[in-house]
Amino acid sequence: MSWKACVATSAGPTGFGPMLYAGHVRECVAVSRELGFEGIEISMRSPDELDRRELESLLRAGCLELAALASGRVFLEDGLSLSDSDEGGRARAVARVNELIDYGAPFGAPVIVGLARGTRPPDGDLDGAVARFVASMRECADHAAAVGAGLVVEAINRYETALLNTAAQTVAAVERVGAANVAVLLDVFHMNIEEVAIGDAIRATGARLGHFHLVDSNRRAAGMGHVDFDQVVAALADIGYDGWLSAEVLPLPDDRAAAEQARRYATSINQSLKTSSQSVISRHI
Ligand code: LER
Ligand code: MN
Repeated sequence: MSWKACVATSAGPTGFGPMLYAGHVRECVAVSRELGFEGIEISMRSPDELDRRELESLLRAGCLELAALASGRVFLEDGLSLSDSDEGGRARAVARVNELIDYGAPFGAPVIVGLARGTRPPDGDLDGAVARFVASMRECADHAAAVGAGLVVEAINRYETALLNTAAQTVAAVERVGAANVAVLLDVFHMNIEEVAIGDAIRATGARLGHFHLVDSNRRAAGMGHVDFDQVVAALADIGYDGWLSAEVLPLPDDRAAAEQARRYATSINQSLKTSSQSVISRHI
């Protein structure tokens, strides 16, 4: 078994920090190829940001896949929320996410739903907000199914949103959506804040896990913080995870060094998986 690794970037410049080569997809593709990544993940506000055919030829030339398309900037930069209590606003958010689904579908890339679910309902009614989010996700899941695509819902820590902070809450919401093409995304940075035990949360998510953000406690590349990745890797192996390890990391000390560190760590994880059923990751990378 081995996991494919990718770098998370952004189609345009963004205030959202943990992106490498944000606004410079061409450069991200070149570096990803040089370092041996298998793909890239792109954060996209709107399909207008990057011509699909241009991306197709960039990826083909770089022998890379589009691992996923992230939608958080739809909320962060355009204020569109899938849990909006205003029906018009909610419909606009669904429509925009559907545009991203259409963009990603020919690449086989799922759309990540993180902050596109919104942050805090102004009326404080969290249950109502989650119900509206679930309804929106059903609409997006239907749209995605029609084009052979899928979505992943990310558990995000409490300081960024009041909705779906833990893996268990996210699994419950995805089960309420009840669509075969909607899975869960776990991000180690958020799990380090929210979960009692990261490995247990991964195991409890099990087959629902569809995408994974491999990042450390300080949002730097894995190995640069204090997360015990042995338990993360052992849990991913236990559940038979076969998705991406995506480096959604801060460009620290700079884009290139962060990408190199992410690559080294992903390689080390895969080597330890090959040589041992019990994951032992070198601490010296
Ligand atoms: C996105 O993947 C993420 O991790 C969040 O912090 C913001 O959307
Ligand atoms: Mn993330």
